[in-house]
Amino acid sequence: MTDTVLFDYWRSSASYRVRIALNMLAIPYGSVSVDLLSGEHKQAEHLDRNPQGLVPALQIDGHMLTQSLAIVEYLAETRPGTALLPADPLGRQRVRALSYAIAMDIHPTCNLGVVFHVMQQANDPEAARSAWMRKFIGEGLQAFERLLDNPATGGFCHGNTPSMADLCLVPQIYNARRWNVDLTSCPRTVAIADRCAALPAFVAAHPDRAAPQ
Ligand SMILES: N[C@@H](CCC(=O)N[C@@H](CS)C(=O)NCC(=O)O)C(=O)O
Repeated sequence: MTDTVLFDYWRSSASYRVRIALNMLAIPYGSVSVDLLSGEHKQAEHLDRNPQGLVPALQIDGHMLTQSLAIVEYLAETRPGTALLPADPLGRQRVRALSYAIAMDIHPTCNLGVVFHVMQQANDPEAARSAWMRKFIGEGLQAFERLLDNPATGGFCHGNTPSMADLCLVPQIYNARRWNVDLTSCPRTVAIADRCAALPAFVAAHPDRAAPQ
């Protein structure tokens, strides 16, 4: 195993973002699965890595890093050579705004701990979860579609190379499909996500590839 180790969970969107970034930057890494369903992320061993009890955590350069977007920005700063963040301040602002629209506004409402709590309050937990996912992911992606209605959008969320925003989008679309969210009003968003998903760095990061064998 290399010195770079990603502590992740195969279906975690935040981990999926970091897997894509590591692949795009061709950084070799090993993976350690932290099983969210059995609560491994709340046990002392993982809390030592990430006191928030969340995945991912990335061991790299002798440090243990948390927060997927802060990790992606660290990788972009220390391993230049990709356009994960554009060179110009306005471009960086836009890529961060698109990224945060997903990672800070959609994703937290659909996190495991939040959704389990919603299910515990409901008479029909499965139906409540489906309705919750469809509402918050659907509304969030409709807003994202409007954000993409911008001259700076190209073949990807910002211009014609994948950026941090695309790293956030692809896992979110994976989740949307998992929960049968109606994406018919988000054609541009879906087209960009599907274009990204075909690239080798994204293919290699797919949850099906990361699932424990
Ligand atoms: N803002 C954090 C979010 C991390 C996060 O919420 N991870 C999820 C998996 S995608 C998790 O560990 N959930 C466990 C839980 O909700 O109990 C990041 O981007 O790294």
